[in-house]
Amino acid sequence: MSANLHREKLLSLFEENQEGVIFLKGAETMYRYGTDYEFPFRQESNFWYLTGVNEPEYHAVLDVKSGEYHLFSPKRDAQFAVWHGNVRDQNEIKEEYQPDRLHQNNDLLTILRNLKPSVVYCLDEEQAEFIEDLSREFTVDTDSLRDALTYCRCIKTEGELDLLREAARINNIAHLEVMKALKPGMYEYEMKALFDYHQVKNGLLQDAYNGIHAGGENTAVLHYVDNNEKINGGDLYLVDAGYEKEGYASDVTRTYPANGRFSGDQAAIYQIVLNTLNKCIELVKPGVKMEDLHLAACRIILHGLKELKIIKGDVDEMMEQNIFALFFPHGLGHFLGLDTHDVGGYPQGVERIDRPGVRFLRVRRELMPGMVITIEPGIYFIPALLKPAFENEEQAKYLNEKRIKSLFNFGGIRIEDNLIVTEDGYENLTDVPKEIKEIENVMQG
Ligand SMILES: [Mn+2]
Repeated sequence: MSANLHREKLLSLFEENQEGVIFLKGAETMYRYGTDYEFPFRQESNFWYLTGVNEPEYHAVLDVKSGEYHLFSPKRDAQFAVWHGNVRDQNEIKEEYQPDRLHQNNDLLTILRNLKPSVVYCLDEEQAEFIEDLSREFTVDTDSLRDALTYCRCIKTEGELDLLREAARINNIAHLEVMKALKPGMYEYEMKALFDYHQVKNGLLQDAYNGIHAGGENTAVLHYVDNNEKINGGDLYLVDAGYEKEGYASDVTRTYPANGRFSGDQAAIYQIVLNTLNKCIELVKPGVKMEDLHLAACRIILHGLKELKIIKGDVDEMMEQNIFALFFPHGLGHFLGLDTHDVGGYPQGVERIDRPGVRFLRVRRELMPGMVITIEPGIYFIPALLKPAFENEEQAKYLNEKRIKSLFNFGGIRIEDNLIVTEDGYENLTDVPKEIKEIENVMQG
């Protein structure tokens, strides 16, 4: 990771206040409630971004005036080595992380006193309290640092893009392997096991989020993570899962039939989602607004559902009545980076649009080169959403109730690719079969 470039980028935003320092507290080991069960360590994303350090109990200070980078490492004793292995000396740590100055954690107060900052920029109240607990002599500011970091993290450096490409490469393999392996009668957790196996086998050890491995009606549960039911012949299977490479996430979704051949309804509805995905991807370029892409997707979905006689009426009217949100109730996509739902979707002052479906959109801003986004349209038959609509006069007149009720056990279809926004369009990082013919060929060997 190019942490030195990230620090430079951040410092350039603080030139106005030459007397301040930026403080970041790294993450600590987390335990399961009151036990000694350790959760797998995963560095806090902002700290990782600025330091490249993915181990617990480090701190960092950036001196705005000199640009000097101070890293503080935890003091480890022989007992630590007994349980956790070799304790590196300060020279080894310095060699690895390349700070301008390396100290131990208990030197933090002394170093801050030497720097005499007019203000200490902190990420949040919790970190500000940590500084105030050290000493009340420092003035803390929690207004600027998070926004500045968010601004930096939105536009990826070449080094970050390479990590995202490498994450995508391995995730493409894992998605292809589960597609090849699925047979009716397998359990969702068997698919999860296979997916995880191919990630870990290829060196990715950390999932980027809780993977969704859903069969049948579970495919219509947006954040289904039980992953414990049987996938039957005739069912759809939906996998939305990804692992991270040095913190950088992949987030890919594919949906396909358990028995390797799409039924008539499955193929027809799948093709609408695929057309929506492909058309939205073609629209991706600098200057395009994510909310406009989302509304374009809604329109394509309405046209498709109308053609299948699932809904009826004028598409413009249905757009006004938000009929799309009954079938596509989530956002079209989000930023991707050190977090799966990466930062920066709503710059300061930009509010969510209070409209069904659209309000869950995680990004509302113009795309710029170097941003990384997901595009993930879907169509679902969710009785909890559709039943009340039958009772709603404004909505019911557009719905073919009989046809929709016959699809109550259909589940849902979502297809998701990851894209880098480039100067003249996009680079699609996801290369997992998505055309109906391609999928059927893969699944039938
Ligand atoms: Mn996603």
